[in-house]
Amino acid sequence: MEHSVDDTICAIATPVGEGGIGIVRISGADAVEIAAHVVRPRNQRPLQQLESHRLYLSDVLYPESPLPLREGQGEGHIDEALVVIMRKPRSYTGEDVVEIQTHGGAWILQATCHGLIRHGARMAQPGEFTKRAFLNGRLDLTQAEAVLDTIQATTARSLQAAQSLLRGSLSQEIDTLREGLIHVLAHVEAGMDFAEEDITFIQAAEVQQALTDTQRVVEQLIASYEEGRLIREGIKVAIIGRPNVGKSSLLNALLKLDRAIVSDQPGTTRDVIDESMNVRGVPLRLLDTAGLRQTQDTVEGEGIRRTEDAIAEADVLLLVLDGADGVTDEDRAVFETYGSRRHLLVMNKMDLPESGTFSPLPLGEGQGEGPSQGKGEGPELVKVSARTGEGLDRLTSVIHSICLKEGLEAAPSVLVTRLRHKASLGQAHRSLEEAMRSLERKESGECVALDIRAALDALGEITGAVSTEDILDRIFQYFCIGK
Ligand SMILES: Nc1nc2c(ncn2[C@@H]2O[C@H](COP(=O)(O)OP(=O)(O)OP(=O)(O)O)[C@@H](O)[C@H]2O)c(=O)[nH]1
Ligand SMILES: [Mg+2]
Repeated sequence: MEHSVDDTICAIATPVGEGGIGIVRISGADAVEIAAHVVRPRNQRPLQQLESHRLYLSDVLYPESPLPLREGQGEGHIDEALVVIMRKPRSYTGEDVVEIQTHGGAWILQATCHGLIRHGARMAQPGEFTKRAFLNGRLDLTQAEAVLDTIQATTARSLQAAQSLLRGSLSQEIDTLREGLIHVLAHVEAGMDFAEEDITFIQAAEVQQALTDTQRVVEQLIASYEEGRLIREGIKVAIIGRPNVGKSSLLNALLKLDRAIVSDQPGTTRDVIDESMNVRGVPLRLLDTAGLRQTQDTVEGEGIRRTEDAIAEADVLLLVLDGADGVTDEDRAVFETYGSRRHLLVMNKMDLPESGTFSPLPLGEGQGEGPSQGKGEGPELVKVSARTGEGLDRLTSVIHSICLKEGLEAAPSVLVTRLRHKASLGQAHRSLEEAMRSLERKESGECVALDIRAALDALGEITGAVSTEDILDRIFQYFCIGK
């Protein structure tokens, strides 16, 4: 961002639309000075003289307003507000911050911002308040990201992960790793300075051990990513199968909502329908899709193309079968194409008498007795009825358990929830690998030191101990304006 950090910024911090209260935030060296042009405390004292961290009833002024100001001082009065000044460094950004709480109407909030801009503030960029909090040392990068996760959390479990991150759980882990590596680096560099040969044998063994230990922790963190991601983003479940097996009925039944069109005509669903539900605190994103079959119909063909995209993105596939019909060639085709993906077989319409046969699909023993993937027993079959609701609770709990390890809910350790963190951990891992290889090959201490430094940098990128404008831009672009 080419915008200066010396500017005083302002933004509407509450969602657009009508609300009881709307908040305009201002942050920067001139925040109080600028706000003083727009709000006038009812106690008649200049804004600059008010105490920090206290609310003051004030008038919001805007010259273009048709309403007369109480005192008749020329500028228009548009609303009354509660105003709070938070002087640096005890504010979210670490700078002087003013928050103006008006009634939550779009026009009032925009006019308030206009007034501030006319007196020298500029509109904030997405995430700029949080970026300043980072630059001023109020938060590290994982905590800044956790602010976004907290805003976006839709379930208890995702909020819990966000809050743990916000409290610095990952940062502490990373800082400990870095401290250890800095210690090792000092060791290696001392060897370089004082020894004739680069590194003595004893030192090499110690260094090797320290690097191995660090690497093990890095591996554990990387391994937590899969679950961490699902908890943050939600488990994406695509409901797929040939036409008319009851995919849309299943979606509706799971959501307990008449969301998708259901009919006895094969080929009803065309657009992918994406809805969220909450399963034991974890967000589940359900995708209802078009029935898979060969078709000449161009619209249905486009629906199937979209279905393929949805399948590509899904974490789990629910391969739905029709319990009354048994397995058809179309079912076999679906299974052959997608059977290698993480999936569950769902036999729908169990309220109807079973007429067909299921044997041609490699089904697991003890059907419906728990997830069997990876145990060499074939995929699990869960029997349900979208019509009566039977078996649905079991279906959701099986989805939950094949995606998330049990016990994790009870004792969340540090979870890596973002690809960015995982990528940096991967980079650190590779650099540590290199360092160890150099040690084994008895290469110069300089070589080893170089790789340890690279690992330190990669870890530092996670917390922001090492950061570039490019990394910051990528992180804060996903924030809303006003946060
Ligand atoms: N008896 C019974 N009928 C069901 C059940 N689930 C769905 N049906 C019926 O099966 C037919 C097809 O249901 P849909 O949900 O539209 O099937 P779909 O798989 O979404 O079909 P497409 O969108 O065409 O691919 C409808 O007539 C439903 O009422 C069930 O559990 N029991
Ligand atoms: Mg459908």
